[in-house]
Amino acid sequence: MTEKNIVILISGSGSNMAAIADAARGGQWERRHGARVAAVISNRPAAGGLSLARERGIATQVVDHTAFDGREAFDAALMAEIDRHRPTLVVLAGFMRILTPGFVRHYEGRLVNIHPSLLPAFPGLQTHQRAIEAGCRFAGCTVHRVTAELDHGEYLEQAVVPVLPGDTPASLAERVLSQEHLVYPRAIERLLARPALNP
Ligand code: NHR
Ligand code: GAR
Repeated sequence: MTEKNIVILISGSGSNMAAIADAARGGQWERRHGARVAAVISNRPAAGGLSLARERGIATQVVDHTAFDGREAFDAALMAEIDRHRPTLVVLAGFMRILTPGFVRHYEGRLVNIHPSLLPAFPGLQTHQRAIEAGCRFAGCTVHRVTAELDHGEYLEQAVVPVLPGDTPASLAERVLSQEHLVYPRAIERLLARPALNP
């Protein structure tokens, strides 16, 4: 079966990356879909997710965005690193840099992200704080294809959680994150199971 390489981009703790890697192993994606997590790449050298990846025997790389002069130069270096793995799928998992249209075009149809809100509500940052301040009764997360327009690609999966009285951004983030760890691996496996990833 052809090898489907997944490259995961992180910036932080990497819990979504770990959930995907664990689902790939536990769900036997290699045997069932010919797919594996080929590499984890972070734009931040201190990202905790790098050690989670190494503990799982996954190749890691850092492409530090602060070492580049502008987004285009960073994205070009990141693309070169990603393409070493000939990816079938590039997965943003807590990746915190907006990507240039050139990058997105290069990976069109094989680039996904998880956003910590029920899109189209609350694109961008500080989503949990904004949901609480808006008085929302529900919050959640969205797995979506990535397009040049921020947080606007086709939605692949969503999960809903209640916003509880007294919730802080941290308590709501924790509740949403537990759902992210379920829906992201499920969304990715559904993509891998399709005959052609880019329908
Ligand atoms: N790039 C494109 N073109 N389209 C999307 O939909 C993207 C993207 C890159 C990242 C994740 C997104 C999220 O789920 C994502 C979606 C970072 C920012 C941001 O403002 C906004 C949205 C997302 C990720 N980043 C700042 C920047 O200047 C830096 C913030 C930081 O470093 O902490 O790039 O939330
Ligand atoms: C997750 O909640 C994810 O939805 C969010 O950051 C967290 C990353 O956690 N992503 C973004 O905000 C992307 N802009 P993780 O590093 O433990 O997966």
